[in-house]
Amino acid sequence: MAIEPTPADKFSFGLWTVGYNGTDPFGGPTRAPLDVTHVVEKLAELGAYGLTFHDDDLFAFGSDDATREAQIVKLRDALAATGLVVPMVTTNLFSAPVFKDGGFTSNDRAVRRFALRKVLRNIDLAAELGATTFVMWGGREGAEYDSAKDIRQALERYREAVNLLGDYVVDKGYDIRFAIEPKPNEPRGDILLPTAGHALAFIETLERPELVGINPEVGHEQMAGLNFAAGIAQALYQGKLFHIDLNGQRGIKYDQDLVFGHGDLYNAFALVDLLENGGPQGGPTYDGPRHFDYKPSRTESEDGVWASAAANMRNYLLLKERAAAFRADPEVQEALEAARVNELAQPTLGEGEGYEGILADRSAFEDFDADAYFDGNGFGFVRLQQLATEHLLGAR
Ligand code: GLT
Ligand code: MN
Ligand code: MN
Repeated sequence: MAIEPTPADKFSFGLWTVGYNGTDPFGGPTRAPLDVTHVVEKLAELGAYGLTFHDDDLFAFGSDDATREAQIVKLRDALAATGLVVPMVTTNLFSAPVFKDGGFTSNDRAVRRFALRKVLRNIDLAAELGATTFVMWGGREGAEYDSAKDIRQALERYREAVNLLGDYVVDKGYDIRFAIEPKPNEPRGDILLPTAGHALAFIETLERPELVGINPEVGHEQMAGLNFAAGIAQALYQGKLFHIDLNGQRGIKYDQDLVFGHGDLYNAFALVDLLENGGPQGGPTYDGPRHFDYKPSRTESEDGVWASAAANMRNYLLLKERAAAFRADPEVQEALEAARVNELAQPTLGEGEGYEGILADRSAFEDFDADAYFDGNGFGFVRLQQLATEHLLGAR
């Protein structure tokens, strides 16, 4: 099928994704490092629109100012030459040994202060490059042992950090919002703010909740056994989907970071349908970057890296096409109607009705025969799911 990604699709990739050299806990690299200019050129050629990065992806941890500047200039030149943009920047608070007990929430106060300075410096760079989202993935913010971490104090330190970063962007006049990325575990035994729900609740405790949203990752929620598309629907409902990490995961196991669509394909279909069509009854859709946070498998050559990058975008576009066909199918519309999916949009109470009104309504209770009402009366959800399956499999 002639499906070609273009910058209008807003596909973006982390420099650490295509740049992953194949290292895992059991073996060293299987691919050579990639130069940032080459990465930008290849992504532009494939039809992507954006590149994202951690400070340490672009210039190694501890680089002197000249090295750091030279890498930034290289990136700027490549962006100017290709038209690629940097919509999001993030800070690495997990690779350097100093962060072994976390950054914002390390038990060691000197490490926490160092982490804050590293992030503040990187926010300046994000603003310089025009990024409007700053992601915070706290992979090392957690513990292996319950007695080793006072979770309430750790949350307090996390709050202190995010409040400070909010003060900073507001005072500097930066057009930047923050997106917290949840993950249940790995590399820590248990990570703070393990799911989208935990993060959403935490955000409400902040001084500037409006500046902070979430960056959920497909695989991370699925590692916790959760329905990713359903979590995204809640994030949209609460106006908190500031960014998204698309990839694939097969069940509750280590973080696989597979190509988008190479994991739970049903949920990927539901997700694209939600992002593109706003779900069954419209509602807010997402217009930010479709950001891929995947790892090309360590079995692949560099050609395999670019083939897998292209596969992410192609799978998204194929699912978008499938979701549109599903929505346009008159039989699907009829099945949705029969399943009363749209009836859920109707308020349970009448206009201006309160508890007095519903208490006075005998048809709601006294005269409501619950047994007779549901006698043999099915919703037909399975028929709807079968229609989705047939569209997904290209049978309709
Ligand atoms: C790391 C992690 C990802 C995060 C990145 C942002 S880094 O690779 O596994 O899920 O999105 O810090
Ligand atoms: Mn991941
Ligand atoms: Mn991620």
